[in-house]
Amino acid sequence: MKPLTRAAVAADPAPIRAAHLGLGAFFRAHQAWYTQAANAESDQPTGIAAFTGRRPDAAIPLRNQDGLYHVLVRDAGGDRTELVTCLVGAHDGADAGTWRATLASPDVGVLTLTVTEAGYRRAADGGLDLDDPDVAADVARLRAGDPHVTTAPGRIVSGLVARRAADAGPLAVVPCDNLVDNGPTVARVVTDFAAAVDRDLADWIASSVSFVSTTIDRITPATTDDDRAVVAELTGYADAAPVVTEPFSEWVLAGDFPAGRPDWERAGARLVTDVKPFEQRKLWLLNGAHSLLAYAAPARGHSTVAEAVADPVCRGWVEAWWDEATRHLPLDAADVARYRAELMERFANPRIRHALNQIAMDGSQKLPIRVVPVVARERANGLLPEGGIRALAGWIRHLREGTAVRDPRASELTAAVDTSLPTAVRRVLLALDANLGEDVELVHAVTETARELGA
Ligand code: CS2
Repeated sequence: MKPLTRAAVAADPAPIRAAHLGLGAFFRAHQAWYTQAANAESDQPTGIAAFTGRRPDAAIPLRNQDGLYHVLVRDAGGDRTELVTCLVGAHDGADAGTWRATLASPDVGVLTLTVTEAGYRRAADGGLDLDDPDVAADVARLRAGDPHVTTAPGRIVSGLVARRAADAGPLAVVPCDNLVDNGPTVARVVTDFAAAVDRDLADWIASSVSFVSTTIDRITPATTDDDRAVVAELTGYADAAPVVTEPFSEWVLAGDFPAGRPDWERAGARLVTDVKPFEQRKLWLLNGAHSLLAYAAPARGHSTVAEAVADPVCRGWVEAWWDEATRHLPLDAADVARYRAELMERFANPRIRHALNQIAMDGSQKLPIRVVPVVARERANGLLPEGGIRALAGWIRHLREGTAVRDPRASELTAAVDTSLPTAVRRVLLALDANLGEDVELVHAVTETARELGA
């Protein structure tokens, strides 16, 4: 087996023109993969310096192979590998010196982000949660000039402090997480943070930093040892950090890039004036169905998405949910029908082992944007939406099981469900949305479905 190095594959590092926070599998299968395609025909290729978010060790195997890795693209018919060479630096996010130097470089014009829904540390009103002790500690550090911050908003602002001090010019920040209005949402969090540190910094951000809205999509399960073995067999290289994904990918962006950007359109990215229709379609149909399956399908013994949709009962649950969500999508019926058919095929891809428990994490951050908006609209029309109700009921079952709850609100939520089922349902719905919790008919319906799922 050959070691994977730049010398072995004759790939010189491209100059660093982009930074990324959240060095995980999704970034490597998506934004880096698009950048790789853009570089293929460019005389100004972009190298990316990427920094870890929650898992500092993710940088180590990549650093050991000069940032190189393979994307293993799996579809029902077979596997193919693609080598990615545009990752030029793989750093621990705690390396404040390198982070600041990267953002202070005038060559760097883009900062992409994948820090998860929970990583932005938002309060219930959507702004930065200044009461979060980690956030408060980071604000105090930056006020004292100490760059060793730990939260994602803290790191972003710390990088911007350095950029402003270096007079390195404008920058585009490109959030690639499944949030509603992710550009303005992240602009608000970052501006709140900056204002807590220094009002002039917040003003500089308003005039120099553009926040781009995006809809991103590519199903990327966690890599297993089997996947590493497949890559070794297909390529002959000992790649310790391949990433597995499906053939499909989507990237829709709206906003300004005042310091330029890679030509991501070469790999199919679309620049539009408004991402909203794409965002709702993706968050409700794809992510909503994912959450429904993650919480309800274990009750039928399933542990992956493909297994679940091979079961006609679970497939029926998904179709019911899609019927409900589709009623509220301002999109052409034929387009939605096509999207649904394609999505069911993607879910059924037997070579993608997408674990339901991977999707189940952070429900308190996901359900309010994936499921609640549709349920609320259906209730306003006097309906009891079966699919949405099942997703909520499944979540309550998951919380009551209590063993694998990974969520920033885990302790509050697992305490809330430690009571009779109807009370648990009411409390959890109240925690999601006051109107839902006060809706007696809905509480009753969710309770019945939760009971049916064995909650
Ligand atoms: C999933 C997403 O884990 C989850 O919550 O729903 O990561 C999903 O696979 C991606 O958004 C697909 O683009």
